[in-house]
This record gives sequence, structure tokens and C-alpha cells, in this order.
Amino acid sequence: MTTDTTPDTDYAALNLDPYWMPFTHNRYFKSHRPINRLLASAKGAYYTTVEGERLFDGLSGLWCSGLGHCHPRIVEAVKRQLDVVDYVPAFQVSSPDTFRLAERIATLAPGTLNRVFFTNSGSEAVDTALKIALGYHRLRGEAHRTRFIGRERGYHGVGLGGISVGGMVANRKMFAPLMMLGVDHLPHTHNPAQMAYSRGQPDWGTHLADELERIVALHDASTIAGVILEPMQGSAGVVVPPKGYLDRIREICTKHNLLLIFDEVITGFGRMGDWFGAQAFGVTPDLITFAKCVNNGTVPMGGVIARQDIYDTYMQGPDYAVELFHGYTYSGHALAVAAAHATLDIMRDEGTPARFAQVGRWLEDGVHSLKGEPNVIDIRNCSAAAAVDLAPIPGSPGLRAIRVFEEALKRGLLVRFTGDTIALAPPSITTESEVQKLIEGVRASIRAVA
Ligand code: PXG
Repeated sequence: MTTDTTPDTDYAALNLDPYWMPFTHNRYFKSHRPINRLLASAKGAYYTTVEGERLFDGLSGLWCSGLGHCHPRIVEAVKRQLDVVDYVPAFQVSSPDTFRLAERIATLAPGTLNRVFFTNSGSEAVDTALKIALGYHRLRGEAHRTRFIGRERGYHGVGLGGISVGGMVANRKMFAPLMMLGVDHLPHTHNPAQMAYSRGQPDWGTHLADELERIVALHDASTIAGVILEPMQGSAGVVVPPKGYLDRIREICTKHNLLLIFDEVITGFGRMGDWFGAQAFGVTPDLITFAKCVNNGTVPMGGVIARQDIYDTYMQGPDYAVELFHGYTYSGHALAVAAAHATLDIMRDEGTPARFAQVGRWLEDGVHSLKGEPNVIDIRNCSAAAAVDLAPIPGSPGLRAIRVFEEALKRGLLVRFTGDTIALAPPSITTESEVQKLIEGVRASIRAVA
């Protein structure tokens, strides 16, 4: 069904072949034809499949729909926007609402981070932040600062900059010849022998931040532009920063004049119990990348928030000249901006960061009750995010988590699997009893595949 307006409900006949699904086991999906993975609609914390089954949204879409789906105020704002103007060029002109949105985001951001550049995704936000950092040093007369330091297991999207500083081998190995030169990586901080079943931030692992000193000594600070980290690693399976770790990274960056970039695509806009992970962890970076929850995932949007003096550094030369040769056709898209204003209104009115924190307290108790279930080897949580590591089926890594995911679907739950990790990040509107149902559903699913 492409042009006809009558819905074609013959899903058994749906042609699955032409769509190359992103980050998906295409052959498994297309041979199993899982009807319960065809989602037709959503409302609040639930999706509805094409067969009318309701699925609790255990990962807020892909971490992006923190207020639940089709929030009436966001829907209304986007519809209203379409009656006013659909698209405004991003270069050389703009709309008042885009300026107002930048002002609102600047107000919520920590420290002197108050200059906002819009992109359409987290990947674009990351590549934008890397460019801003490089250009900043060059404009300051330190063009030799070209290296970036990322972290093992880090996920910074799929742009060429993002995979270069990222630390996920599967995302990197195919594309090695395209990678940015001069990138080094901090060790990741997940050490099950020392921190398995930690609640919140682990006590062990602060010293791993000192690896940054070692890397700086190896390359010399004068060659390094910046360090990019997710305050909490989301895609890696909720890897929570050890207590004091981010503070130490901040100190070392300040000492050596390295820009610290927090990739807050997942941690921004409430999930960590504050507006940004920066505030939740009490550490202020120099640049923040955001996306996802900024407008509840309604229309693609991302961006970078820069310290004011980084922006000011760019403001050189004749004032009629372009300062930063970078931007996207859809930077600050009118529909995305409208959705973001409505999202921020709701977050302000409903105290969304505090609600995430409350969901996080229920989630912490619930998820740690899964300790001792078959094949569970670690459990982690951080505000409204949690992960359960499962022992792989010998010889078939990843298969156990797929099975658990499929069992969860049968129980009306959509959770996320990656490797043999199950990740949970429910929306801020989740009730205590929904958290309990989520946990009991995951428990039953884990037992079903034991
Ligand atoms: N940075 C971080 C920290 C992210 O988590 C990106 C950049 C890239 O964003 P875009 O909008 O280009 O996809 C992300 C995206 C998961 C999952 O299940 C996580 C992401 C995307 C899809 C799934 O953990 N993070």
C-alpha cells in the first residue's frame, strides 16, 4: 500500500525486502516476519502493534520519547506549526521561534554554555562538536591541537567523526580506512569483578580517569583538541561513571586546556534526574551535544551547546563574513522547533527531570531484584536507566538477549537488547505499578529462556 488511502491490513503479504533496516538483523527479521514487531500506533507509554497488541515502551522509543508518545500538547504544536510555516531556510534567515528555542536551551544548560547550534540528529551533533572544537583551537592560534580522545565502548553516533571517537568495535571495524586520524581512547569503566550489581554510581574506578594523564603524556597536550564522553554510556548498556570519575576528567582537561565534550544525546533533557547529565553529576563540560528528548523524538533534532567564549572565539574578521562554515538544510527545522517548545513547556510544567528521578528509584529497586535469576551476571542502574547483563549462550553471543526480547514481546513489553544486555529506560510518565510489571515481565522472560 503506497498511494491508496485504504489501509492494507494483509501484513502476511507485506514486502519486507526493499527496506534495509538500520542496526537490525535483517535476515532474521525478514525470515521470522515478526508481526508483533510491526508497530502501528502509540499513546503515552504504550505502542500498539498492527494486530492490536499493546506493548509497554520499555526504552522510550530509542531513548527519545521521554514524555510518552503523541503527547497532546506536542501534537497540537506541530499541527499548528504546519498551518503557519512548514520550512524556513536555515542559512542567513531564521524564525523568531528558533531564536527563542536557543535561548530556552541556553537557560537550562550549565555554566556559561549558552550558544546553541542546531542539527538533526545526535550523529550530526557529535560531528558538529568535533568541528567546533578543532576550529576553536585553530582560531586561538593552536592549530596543532588536532587529536581527540574518546572512550572504549563509547557511542557517538555513526558519522565518520562519531565512529572515530566512538569505542564500539562493530561500528568501527568495517570502516577503518575512513576514520579520523589521531584519535586515542580512554579505557571504559565497566569492571564486573569490582562493581557487579552496583546501585547507581560505582565506588570503584575513579582512578581510571587518570588514564587521561597517561594519554596526554604520550601525545603531549599541545596535540590534543578535546575529550568526548557520554557522562553515562547508554548504548554500551548503561555503564555508569564511577564516583569522582567525571570530576577527575574535568580537572585533567582544564589543566591541559583540552575541551571537554559531554555527549548528552541520551542523558540530556531529564533522564538523569536533572536537565543534563552535567548537572546530575555536578561536572560542567565545555560543549554539550543533545538530540532525542529535546523534542520527545517527534521530529528529528539535535544540537550543540557551546561555552560562550568558544562562540566568541569564532567571532573574528569582518562582521559580514560567515564565521563557521557548517550547518544543515534542516538545522532548526520549523516542525522540530515547534515540537521542542511544546516539549520544554511540558517538562517545565510537569517537573520532568524529577519525575525521571522518581521512576529511577522504582527502577533501581525493581531491576536489582533480578539478581539471582538464571544467567543474570550483572545489573546496573542510573536514574531512569538500567541494564541487565546475561551470560551468553555458549557459541552464540547475543542470542540469549534476542530470546529474552522475544519473550518480553509476548508479555506486552518492548525492551532493548544489545549484545547480551537488556536495557530499560521507560518514559517519565511511567507509574510504580508499570515499573513493577516491566520488571516481572523481564523476570519471566529471563526464566523462559533459561
Ligand atoms: N550520541 C549518543 C550518546 C547516542 O546515544 C548518538 C550520539 C547518535 O544519535 P542519532 O540521532 O544520530 O542516532 C546516540 C544515539 C540504544 C540506542 O538502544 C542508542 C542510540 C540510538 C539508537 C539506539 O542504546 N543513541
